[in-house]
Amino acid sequence: MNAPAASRFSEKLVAAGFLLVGGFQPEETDHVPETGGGSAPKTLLIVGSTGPGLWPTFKAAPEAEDGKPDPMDRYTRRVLSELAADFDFEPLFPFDGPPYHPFQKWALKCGGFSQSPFGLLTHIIYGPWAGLRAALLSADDLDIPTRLDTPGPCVTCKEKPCLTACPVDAIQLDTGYDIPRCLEYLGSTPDAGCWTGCRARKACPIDQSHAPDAANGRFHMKSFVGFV
Ligand code: B12
Ligand code: SF4
Ligand code: SF4
Repeated sequence: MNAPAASRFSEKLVAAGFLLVGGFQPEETDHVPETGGGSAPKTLLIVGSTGPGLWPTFKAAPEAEDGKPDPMDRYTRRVLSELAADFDFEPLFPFDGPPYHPFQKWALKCGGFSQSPFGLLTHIIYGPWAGLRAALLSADDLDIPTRLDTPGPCVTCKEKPCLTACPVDAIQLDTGYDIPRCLEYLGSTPDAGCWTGCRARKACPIDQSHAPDAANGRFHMKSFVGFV
């Protein structure tokens, strides 16, 4: 992709509510599938989103109101598949599975992220609010965004307020995230603050300006509970 094409690609991505998280040149150990043409991809770009970035464009899309399941995944697939085709990429999606593609491993390779004590990746800029929406594969050796040179925020976070924010202690440093305990609390507490977003995520001191608003947070928590 030449510079003008890269800039058009970026503009279209942002206009649709997404952002370019980063990329890398895949190696065999990354378990990136071959492209449809049967060759090993030379570039993988990760497309992500934040709460305030994606919500308005998604809400204006037909999928948001059509009453069918998984509206945000369907919006993502439609828009990013079209964009990928226009720019000669092949898209992979995090919700296609099981088996699922190892999106978090791929995102870690892009830099800027660390694994939080509760499983999510927390980003040095987007905090714990970056969603991973697609991987775009190219058979060409493309320029990739400069890798953020940081071990990620959780490595240097001394206080770790995410560990003490859960009202039912469903998050522990040694045992990680206790999903059944979390679900039991959510199911029995319809007015819990968690219904607008996990309190561990809300407690993170890294930039909270990327957090979803209440309606957006509720949408994601309902899809999480419905998924399990
Ligand atoms: C299955 C799944 C779940 C399951 C089980 C998670 C688990 N224990 O593995 C359930 C339904 C519980 C779940 C919950 C959530 N999930 Co989830 N989940 C997935 C999914 C679709 C597949 C995970 C997988 O098996 N990958 C395959 C393995 C091979 O991939 P991997 O990268 O090598 O594996 C990593 C993960 O397993 C991770 N991990 C280990 N333990 C846990 C625990 C949790 C909670 C998570 C999120 C990850 C995680 O560690 C591995 C190494 O990095 C991914 C998408 C994807 N394709 O990865 C989203 C994904 C991991 N989930 C995500 C999110 C945001 C959530 C929720 C916060 C949803 C929400 N409300 O918004 C919740 C957490 C609940 C809360 N308290 O808020 C995001 C994470 C983004 C990020 N910044 O890291 C992903 C990437 C989806 C996305 N489109 O962005 N999830
Ligand atoms: S509070 Fe600290 S350890 Fe927890 S997710 Fe945020 S940066 Fe990571
Ligand atoms: S959603 Fe609430 S109950 Fe579940 S882990 Fe987060 S803070 Fe705990």
